[in-house]
Amino acid sequence: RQAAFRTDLSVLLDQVGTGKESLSFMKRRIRRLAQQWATAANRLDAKLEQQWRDQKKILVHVGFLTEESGDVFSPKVLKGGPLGEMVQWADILTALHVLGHNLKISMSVKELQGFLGVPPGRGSCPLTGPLPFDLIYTDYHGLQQIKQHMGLSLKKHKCHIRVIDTFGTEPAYNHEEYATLHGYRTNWGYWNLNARQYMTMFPHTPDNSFMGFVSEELNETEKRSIQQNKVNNMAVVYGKEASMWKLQQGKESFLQILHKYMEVHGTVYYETQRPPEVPAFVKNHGLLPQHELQQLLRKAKLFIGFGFPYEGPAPLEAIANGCIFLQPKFNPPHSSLNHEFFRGKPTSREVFSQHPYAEQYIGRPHVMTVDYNNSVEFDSAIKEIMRTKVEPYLPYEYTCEGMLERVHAYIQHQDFCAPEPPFIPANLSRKGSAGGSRMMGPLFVPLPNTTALGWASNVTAPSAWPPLSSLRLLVSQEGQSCVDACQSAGFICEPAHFRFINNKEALRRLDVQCEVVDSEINHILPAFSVVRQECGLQREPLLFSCAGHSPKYRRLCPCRDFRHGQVALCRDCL
Ligand code: U2F
Repeated sequence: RQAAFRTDLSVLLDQVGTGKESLSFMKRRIRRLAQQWATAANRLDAKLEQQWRDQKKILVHVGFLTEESGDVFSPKVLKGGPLGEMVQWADILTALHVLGHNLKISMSVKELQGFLGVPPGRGSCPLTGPLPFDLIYTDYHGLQQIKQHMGLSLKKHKCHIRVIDTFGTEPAYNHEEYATLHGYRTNWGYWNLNARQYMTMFPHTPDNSFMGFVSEELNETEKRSIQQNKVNNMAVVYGKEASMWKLQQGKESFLQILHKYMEVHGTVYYETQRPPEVPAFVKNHGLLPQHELQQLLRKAKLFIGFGFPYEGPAPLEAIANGCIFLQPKFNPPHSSLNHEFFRGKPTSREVFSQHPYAEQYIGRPHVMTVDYNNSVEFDSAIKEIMRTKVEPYLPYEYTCEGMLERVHAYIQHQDFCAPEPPFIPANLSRKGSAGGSRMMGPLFVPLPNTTALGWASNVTAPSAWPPLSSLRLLVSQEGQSCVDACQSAGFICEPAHFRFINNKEALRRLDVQCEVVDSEINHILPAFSVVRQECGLQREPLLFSCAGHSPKYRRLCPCRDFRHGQVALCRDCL
């Protein structure tokens, strides 16, 4: 069946259910953004020009909100606890509903069993018939529950699963045997999914798919009125929980410096008294409902982060409401190797500031990233902010239309169930040169069209998505990941393209000198060592990794182009 866009959200609101603060929060959000979603649906409908869209049967099982997983988030909704995840789930549900799919929502193990057709009281019972859904969106908690209730049949059906995973899972942590053997141990990884089945809150590593969420969009009149009513010396602090304010207590507190120039506001949750972490000069409004926070941000000139929470939605909302976001640089960067918060998360991504997306994808004048230990630098940043005029800004990928477009493309094109066109095992050769006479050929080989890919001709590519036309082959520096290598050339790493460049032809194309071409299981491959003239191809497709890097190796990187404001999609991806 063809899916038809929906602009009425009442059925969805009924499906979400009642009885918990988290559900009320999500429903308030869905209602508040209903008009924006409707407008976006109409725009995307027109843009897609009658393109056929399959209506899918979709189950959404929100594991972290189930009682069985302990549901630690719901009781904190009104107390300053994490809301980012709830924001995202509300938006995912809305996007799937608006796109016109056939949606079932489960927030308990009982509902999950009902939807999967597991007879009551049967506990773990392999699903015998076909899976009654085309797609299942869940999270790591939910995945565990699905495993418990599907038993062995999970293996057969797991290609239908998508895991909403805020900070992302890198391939090395996802591959059970490899992670165990090579020390990529975590509480979460080991599921042997295709890494693109993990869907993140921000486009962290392109190894995963970027799901995202939305932020409020302003029309021209609203933008003008915001700019007229900005209070130049008004700052709002990012941090709704008192503990987040501890980070500002230091030698010469940067909050004191800020206070020299600006009136400082906060939205910190409290019960009866001002939390001791929040200085007396701060005007604390207490935790605000989302729409009231938006109003506050509309007046404020500056939204300032203290270093935690990492990578949340609030900075995007602030920038969308015309604030400048000031945040600390992290030197050394924070990661699962050196910071408690990231410890045990299945990624070794290094986080160079509180909100790397804001820094890299938005940047000045909307975002300023400075060293908070340097009071001179901090002081001059505040002065610059007070002088600078900015317009409200929201990247397209965080608008309702952008999210609908992206989710639409994933649903119609990402297929992890279809048998991969035969994975080309490397043409192994020992003691032979892969070609070329120079030590290192051009760093960057543009591949204008598929016919030019003679070296990939034994791959069936017409159905490839992203299409092969988007591929650009590139070689990284020693120690550099493909994430960084592609980015520095103005592209993005595309893990789906690894299978086209994991061969001797690609090495030959790049004039790489290989004494040995080996095929191994290692997440930095395909790659080569210049000194040792050793080349390595990848033997395990699950380990194709944009994130991997190693000091002595230069990597072969499959980069692709991307749409302005929609990094998840290549130019010809729609
Ligand atoms: C992130 O979670 P947080 O919930 O801490 O992220 P924030 O950026 O603080 O904000 C989430 C929402 O809270 C709302 C605001 C945002 O949409 O509009 N809010 C509000 O309603 N009232 C207020 O007074 C202040 C904010 C991240 F999203 C999670 O994935 C991480 O687990 C967490 C820790 O890094 O950070």
